Amino acid sequence: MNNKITDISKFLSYVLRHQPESIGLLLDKEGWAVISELITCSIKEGYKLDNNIIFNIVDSSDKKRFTISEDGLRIRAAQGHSTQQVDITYIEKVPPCFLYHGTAIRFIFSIREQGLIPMSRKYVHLSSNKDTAIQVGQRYGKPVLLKIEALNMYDQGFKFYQADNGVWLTERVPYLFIQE
Ligand code: HQG
Repeated sequence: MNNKITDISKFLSYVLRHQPESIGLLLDKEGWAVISELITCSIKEGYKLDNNIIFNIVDSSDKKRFTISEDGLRIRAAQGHSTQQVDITYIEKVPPCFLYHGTAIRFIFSIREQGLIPMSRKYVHLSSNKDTAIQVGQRYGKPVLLKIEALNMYDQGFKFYQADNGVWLTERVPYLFIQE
């Protein structure tokens, strides 16, 4: 990814996950923005987007952060939302035996007390892949990998969902199900 694409991708993450109102954009409950409206609303932020640029970013996103609707007219962030405008109806799924969460070592004392909580987002984000989880944890400092007893949680009534891009979501993870 070149810098310009990374820059636009970060901008799209910001408006599609966190602050659509900052550019006067409306998302529906499922997180969709009309692409033509996104293009218009982005002009005042100095972004000259078009369909090609947007589709290119969607295709090249390493984590498949964005999804285009089947009719090709709308775009949404697959996961990671904090905006109250959005409450995606994710499909419930049976998780694998273990899932992983990467975090920073400095958060571990609080996690031991509270378990994993969504913080500013709507869900705790989990990965089926250890390397991905470590990379996620590295964003906040020296990382630590946590192994989550996902199937055990599921068997005890906790719900799991999988976003369009494969990221696993759950509302919280009590410390009881976390292996350090
Ligand atoms: C931590 C990225 C203290 C949690 C990634 C994490 C992901 C606690 C941080 C997606 C805690 C929240 C989400 C507790 C949780 N006490 N700290 N009780 N419970 N935490 O960014 O999972 O690149 O909201 O461990 O790939 O790091 O943006 O969540 O360190 O899929 O597309 O609080 O964001 O995607 O941080 O990352 P975040 P996350 P993108």
